[in-house]
Amino acid sequence: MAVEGSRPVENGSRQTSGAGGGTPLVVAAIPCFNEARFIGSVVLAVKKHVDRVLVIDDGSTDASAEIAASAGAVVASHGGNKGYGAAVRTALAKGKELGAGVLVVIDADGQHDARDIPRLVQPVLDGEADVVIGSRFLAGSNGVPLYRKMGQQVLTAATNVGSGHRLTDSQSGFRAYSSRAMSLLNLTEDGMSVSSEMQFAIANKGLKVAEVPIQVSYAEKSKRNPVGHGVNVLSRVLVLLSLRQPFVLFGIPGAALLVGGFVLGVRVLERYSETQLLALGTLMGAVLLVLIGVLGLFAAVMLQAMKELLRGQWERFERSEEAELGDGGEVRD
Ligand SMILES: Nc1nc2c(ncn2[C@@H]2O[C@H](COP(=O)(O)OP(=O)(O)OP(=O)(O)O)[C@@H](O)[C@H]2O)c(=O)[nH]1
Ligand SMILES: [Mg+2]
Repeated sequence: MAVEGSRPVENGSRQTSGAGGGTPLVVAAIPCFNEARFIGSVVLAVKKHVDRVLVIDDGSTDASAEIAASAGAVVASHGGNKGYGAAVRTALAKGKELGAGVLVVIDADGQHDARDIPRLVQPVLDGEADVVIGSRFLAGSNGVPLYRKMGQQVLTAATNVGSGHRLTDSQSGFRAYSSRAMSLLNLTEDGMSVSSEMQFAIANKGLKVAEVPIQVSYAEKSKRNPVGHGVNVLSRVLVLLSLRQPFVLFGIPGAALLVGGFVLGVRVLERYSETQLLALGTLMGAVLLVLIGVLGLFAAVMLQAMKELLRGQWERFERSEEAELGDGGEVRD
């Protein structure tokens, strides 16, 4: 079922003339999975800063959806657990459908401070940014536990290198989007890796990005295993990179190993001609480097060919995903 039209239903306390008026409609979307403890207070806090609050309930088995609705949110239900990335896609599609001028995505577990919303929204309203990222690391340490900070920095470094776009916090779930970003961002990652995928998409689509410092609270114990989460996102970043830039991931290292192998091989031959002794260990190393190098180059060429071949199909898939998301899930007030 679709969200009921784009009439300016206002469940927030921000004063605006709505979608049809001069002031852009500001909509907040909250991806939510089993957050009954926090979702009510998060909706109430967010409501003060936006015109409309959507909660994307992703098959929660607790009372999240009911609490969100009674706190005044419109609840879009996926009807099952499709993942955080799927919820972000729904949020972007619903924001577009509602005619939002700005869409804010904020976590449901109270880790973000709703009072930061106006600072995230402002660069979009000013036309300075299409995507504003609330960064936990822009203004020095702000209470993020060290082990998390280290993990997040690794993911950010990998995403920065992979996407070619530098951010200080690639994994932040607190973001604001312009209507242009809502239209242009076609994402496919279903899990938490969607934040990294977005950085690749931002670079590809030429969207303007701004980062603003945010406060976060880590009073609660982590719900997910940080190592598993990190490995999962990192492996998805590698997959994204291998599909988008096969020559960077496989071609360049492959060529370097091949050259290294040849250099070693030439050394072995030189020594043999001088001493008539075969350096067997070095020779095996050279052969191994050449083999791995050839495999890397082969993988790069194959992936590049696949990329070219699939480009048309990929674009069709993105368009159909967009249409499917436009249908959305069940929605209730
Ligand atoms: N829609 C949807 N939302 C999810 C899913 N998993 C997590 N979320 C929401 O996404 C936000 C971030 O998820 P968290 O599990 O808090 O991730 P995190 O903040 O990196 O990890 P913690 O430090 O453990 O809180 C929260 O609002 C969650 O409710 C999911 O499968 N689907
Ligand atoms: Mg959290």
